[in-house]
This record gives sequence, C-alpha cells and structure tokens, in this order.
Amino acid sequence: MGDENLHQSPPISNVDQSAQQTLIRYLQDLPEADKPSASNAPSRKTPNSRANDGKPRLLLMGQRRSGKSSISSVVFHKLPPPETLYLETTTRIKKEYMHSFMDFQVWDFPGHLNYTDPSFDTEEIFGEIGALIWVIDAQDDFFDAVTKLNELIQYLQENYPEIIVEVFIHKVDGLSDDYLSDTYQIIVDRVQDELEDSGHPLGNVSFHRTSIYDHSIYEAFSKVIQKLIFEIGPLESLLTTLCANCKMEKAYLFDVLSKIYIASDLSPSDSSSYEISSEYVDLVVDISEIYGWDRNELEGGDTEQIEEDPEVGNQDAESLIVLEKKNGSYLYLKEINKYLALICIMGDDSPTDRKALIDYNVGVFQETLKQIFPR
Ligand SMILES: Nc1nc2c(ncn2[C@@H]2O[C@H](COP(=O)(O)OP(=O)(O)OP(=O)(O)O)[C@@H](O)[C@H]2O)c(=O)[nH]1
Ligand SMILES: [Mg+2]
Repeated sequence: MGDENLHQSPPISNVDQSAQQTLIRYLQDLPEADKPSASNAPSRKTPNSRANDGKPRLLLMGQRRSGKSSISSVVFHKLPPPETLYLETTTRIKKEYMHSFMDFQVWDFPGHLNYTDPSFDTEEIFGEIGALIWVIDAQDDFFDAVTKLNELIQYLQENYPEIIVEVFIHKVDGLSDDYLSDTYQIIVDRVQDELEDSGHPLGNVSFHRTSIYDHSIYEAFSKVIQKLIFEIGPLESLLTTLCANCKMEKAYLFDVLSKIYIASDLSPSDSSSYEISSEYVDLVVDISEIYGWDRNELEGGDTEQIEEDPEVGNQDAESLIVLEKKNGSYLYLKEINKYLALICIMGDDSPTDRKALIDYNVGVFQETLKQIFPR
C-alpha cells in the first residue's frame, strides 16, 4: 500500500552534523571514534511540541464509525481485528500513554466532537500535538468526511500551522483495486482543490491507504511516527551504512510490541519486505513470551549480581540472533534493547560466511543506538 505526500515535508532532524558524523564513524568500524559527549546528546524534542516535553501526541480524529478506536486497539493493544466489531462508540476523548523507545500519547476522539464549540479547549488539544490523523471510511459515503477534513486543515493552518496532518483512507480491505485508486484520487484531489481555492498552502498533508486487516495500518503508523522522531536522519544513515557494509538488502528497526518500524535504511522499500520482517517479529515475540524473562526487574539493578547470575543473562537486552532462510531470502534479527529489534533482509546469496562481520557491525550499531535511545 502506498502513500503520497502533497508536499515534501521539511527535514525534521536537526541533529548536530558533527554528532551525526561521529555516529556514522562508529559504524564504520572505528571503535576508537570519539563518543558524543553527554552535552552533545540529541535532545528529545518533537517537532511540534510547544511544551518540548518530548512526548508527541497523536490525535485520531474523523467521522463516527470511521475506525479510530479500532486502529488504536489493534495497533497498540493487539486486539484481533474481527473483535473491533464489538467496540462501542467513543463518547469522550480517550488518552493513552505509550511507553516505548520514546514516550508518546495516542488520543482517540469521539466522532461527533466539534472543535469549533467554545467549550472545546483548542489550545489544550492542538497546542502540543505531534500529528493529527484523520480517518476516512473508504467503504462509506466519504464526501462529508472530506468536507470536514478540509475545514479542519484550514482551521489548523490559520491557528496551528506547524501541525502535520495524516489522512488515513481507511477500510480499504474488500475494495477492488480500481475502486480504491479512484476513491484515493478523488479524496486527494478534493483536499488539494479546496485548499488551493481557499488560498491556503497545501502544507504537510499526507495520505495513506489503511486497513486493520493487513499490514497497511502498521506501515502507515510507522511513517507517521518516523516524522516525530527527532533523530531519524542519523538513524537512517546508520542503517544505510550497515546495509552497505554487510551487503544487506533492507534493514528495519522495529518497535517490537507495536510492530511499528521506527526507521529503515534509505533504499526503496516495498510492502512485502515489511510484511516478512513484521511476521518474523511476531514469531520472535511469541517465542519470547514463552522463553523470555522479565527485564524490568533489572532496571537500575545491581550489575555484579546480574553478571554473576547465569539465569539472568547480562546487562544488555536478551539477544536473539537468527539467520534463517524465508521466502528465498535470509533474515537476520537481533534484539537491540527491550523495545527495539533490528531485522535485516540479506538477499539471495548465503550470508553465513559473513556472519562474524555482520555480528560485529550490528554490535557497533547497537552500541551507537544506546546513545540515541538510552533506555
Ligand atoms: N472492513 C473494515 N472494518 C473496519 C476497519 N477498521 C474498523 N472497522 C470497523 O468499523 C467499525 C467502527 O469502528 P470504531 O473503531 O468503533 O470507529 P470509531 O471511529 O472509533 O467510531 P466512534 O467512536 O463512534 O467515533 C467497527 O465495526 C470496526 O470493526 C477496517 O480496516 N476494515
Ligand atoms: Mg471510537
């Protein structure tokens, strides 16, 4: 499933160039490279957060029954998609706090909420937002939803111009390819035309085709979250260098529990690579649930005790290193820390003879990442 930007968004990452070079040198087998000092460590602010508290907010808005609560439940709570049929309509804003490689919040809005109502505290809602996700039910009559979206975009551009708007053209399962591409084009054109007619700039509006019944919803969320990661530029550079050094086809850094990938190398990506990788993450999570151990207890714990106890392992994340042939390609997975896993698609030739080199480079990558996401 593809997405399309109306406008090229400005680069979000402002990480100091010398820090970026240091990170890249780390990966280029230069363990003696200077470590970025603590004072140089990238501050974890989000692009739009006026509070600069580093906790981006994702607002899920759209018409009634468009699928907002289903999206939140499936992606963040692992609700099986068919069970969303039994979700009740949302009557008040549901705020959820996600603790992961970075903390963020997801606010699920009731469909009927009217932001122009004087009782609606717009500053509280839009003042510290990371991204606004507008969900449109593509299986229903969507003209009203598009009209409301246009009004909202215009309101935001006048009052909160820095907000990123992400349009999820949702429930695309069950639609024929032709119908879907027509629907997609109609929605994009209507937004574009209305904004042009009203003299507003197109701004940062992106469109995604999504469904909770396949991987598209995770891919769309991944792209939204990536726009909120302050360190995305260096992360992508690191992954691209890793791929070049180890002859990998594609590398993804996954948030294990949500299956959102927070970065990938800069080579073109296709949905099938993401699908293979995310299914593998699922498998590993299932195995970890049986054989894994809870590392929460070790946080800030006694290092000596950890080292001595072979049952507990070491201070680093429990590492699962795998080389397995799947769908004609070898996959390599390494758990980076308790939230993140690196998955690499190795291509056709057998990477077993390069495994030591790959392990070494991935180890260096892991060390570097600790400085970006220190938890
Ligand atoms: N076919 C299909 N149905 C979906 C999808 N996502 C959600 N639904 C269905 O859409 C219906 C409405 O979903 P909700 O998540 O409750 O919608 P909502 O936007 O939260 O609705 P309100 O809380 O009333 O504003 C449910 O029956 C879901 O099963 C999807 O991707 N495909
Ligand atoms: Mg709801």
